[in-house]
Amino acid sequence: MTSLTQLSQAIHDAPRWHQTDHFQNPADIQIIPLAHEALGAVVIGLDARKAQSGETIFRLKQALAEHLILIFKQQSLDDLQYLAFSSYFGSIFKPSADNPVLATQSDTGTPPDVVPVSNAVGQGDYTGHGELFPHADHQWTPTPSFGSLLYAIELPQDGGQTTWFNTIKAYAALDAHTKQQIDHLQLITYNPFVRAKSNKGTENYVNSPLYRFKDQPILGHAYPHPLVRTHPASGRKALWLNTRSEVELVNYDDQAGSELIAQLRAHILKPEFRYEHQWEQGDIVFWDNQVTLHSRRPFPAEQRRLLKRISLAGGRPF
Ligand SMILES: O=C(O)CCC(=O)C(=O)O
Ligand SMILES: [Fe+2]
Repeated sequence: MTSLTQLSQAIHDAPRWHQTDHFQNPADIQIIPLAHEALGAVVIGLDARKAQSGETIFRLKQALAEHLILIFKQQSLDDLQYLAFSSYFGSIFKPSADNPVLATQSDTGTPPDVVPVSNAVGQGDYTGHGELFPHADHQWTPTPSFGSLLYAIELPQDGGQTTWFNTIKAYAALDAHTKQQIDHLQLITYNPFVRAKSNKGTENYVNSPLYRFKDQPILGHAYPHPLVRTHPASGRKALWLNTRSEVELVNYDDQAGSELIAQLRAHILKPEFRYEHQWEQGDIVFWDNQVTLHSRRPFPAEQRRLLKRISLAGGRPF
């Protein structure tokens, strides 16, 4: 028999957590929306090592669809416990090898179930210590992840805050004419990992065009998705557009398309659509990747930062 994957092992081990003293009483748990912020709720009193009731998981799913990010405080988990908790909400995101994403391994062609996001050389230093522009994970794949969890293990003294953007609010704040103009458009987001690979060794390693004009080459595969997507649980509409990588509107004039995208990107960046998270060790932030973007502030290279990410599979955006 082959050995179990980490995820199977986690579920295999789970029944021992169902002893009475490991079962969490739903009455212990409070979900408190962040006052005066554009999105987010804090979950207090939940220990993610414990077996959770159906009632609790259902409440959390509803709260995620409403508040878009859930912040769990004071967690202390090993990778299997983290996987077992996360998989209550969906299966692990596994892109195919021809759509590289953060942490895709050269031997398996996929990322590990638990991705270290760190600046320690050779230990998950996929994003280094620099700034990350507002993006949705895996947007350039056919079926991007519906959500991800980031768990803070080690934090720098300075910087490294992560900001989430509420793209439902960003869409809702557009004027009626712009909504009508964009409601049925399709957008291709080109794969930044294919771009980075093709630029390696050249000066513009980190630079990518913001918009592809039709006379420019296509790098990697192109998967059109709606520019305005509908949340599968709430039906609310959101802008599905990152603020920095190469994109293209399908069947649209180059110049007009690049101007429209630049205008929408400037709009998303308005401060009223965001919440900046100041990490504390033991935090887990679970975000809905379908209707949010996230970015990260830079931090000093010599200060260590380690978070662990689990991404959950999603459907084709509609
Ligand atoms: O390092 C961070 O705060 C965010 C990294 C990120 O974009 C991700 O894990 O998807
Ligand atoms: Fe990300």
